[in-house]
Amino acid sequence: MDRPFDVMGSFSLEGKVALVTGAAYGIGFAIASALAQAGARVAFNCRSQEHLDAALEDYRAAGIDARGYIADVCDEAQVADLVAKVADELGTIDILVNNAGIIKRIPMEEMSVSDFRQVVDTDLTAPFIMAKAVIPAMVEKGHGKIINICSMMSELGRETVSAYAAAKGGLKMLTRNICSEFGEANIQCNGIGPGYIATPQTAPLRERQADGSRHPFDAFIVSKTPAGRWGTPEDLMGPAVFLASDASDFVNGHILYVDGGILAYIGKQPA
Ligand code: NAP
Ligand code: GCO
Repeated sequence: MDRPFDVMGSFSLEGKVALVTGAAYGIGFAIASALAQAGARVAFNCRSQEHLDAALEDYRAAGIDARGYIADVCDEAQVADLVAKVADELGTIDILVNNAGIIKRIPMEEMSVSDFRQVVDTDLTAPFIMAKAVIPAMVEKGHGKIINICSMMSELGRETVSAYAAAKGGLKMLTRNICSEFGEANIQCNGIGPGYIATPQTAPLRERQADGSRHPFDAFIVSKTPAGRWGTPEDLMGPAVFLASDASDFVNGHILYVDGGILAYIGKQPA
């Protein structure tokens, strides 16, 4: 009889090198921490030296020996330099998490084309640049994992987020196309679609009103979420380890929504 399949062992990332972009804090920091806990050697990047220095302290405090680099994911030369430095210091990248992202909440009629382009550059073009930079070594090694951080806005629109929704919708299809083009090379490319997560990016949607009441959007999102709460970055840690590990070797082109049920729910009738 063949040796029984080691299910729990298939979640281990021992011996793997992971790069999580934009992982100085927020969702990226949680995902990088999860991959490290699962055994990976982790690297991250951001644009701000201040964010990098603070993040290195935070990783150290969490007992994680993360390597941090200053690199703008929109800049091809900086991305090439980042990937080369990670390869020199930790080894070629086995796991790429395209997490770095921005949002500009501006009504479409008021949004400039340059604002639109900046969001699309960061949230869609940059994951393309990052994937192009890591795929050749993954093909050579015969395996690789790419995880693109998508969004509810990969499926839904709402006022003021036209650029972000367009970019995240495109990122869903870029995920499926990388799956299509590199599945035979044993590269799995999947997405994680977080719901509404309490991070600095969504802080403006949760801040208390002048009279001390909850932000209307805060109450709205909680009413739209069957879980009845905002997500936390920690909610994304297990799903990220799953998609980064051998446990998901036959999962490809899939967007795993970690949204507390938002996409399944029409919403609670207002009281
Ligand atoms: P966040 O708190 O705003 O953090 C964004 C991170 O990306 C920061 O570390 C930032 O650091 C970095 N970054 C931004 N632009 C960059 C660039 N051009 N090059 C390199 N690093 C860059 O965001 P978050 O809430 O953690 O979200 C992380 C990802 O999840 C984003 O893709 C976001 O769209 C997505 N997402 C968030 C939510 C949510 O509810 N929070 C839900 C769904 C999806 P620097 O400024 O120092 O570069
Ligand atoms: C917004 C929020 C969302 C979240 C996330 C939801 O303004 O609607 O920022 O876009 O960031 O993408 O999945």
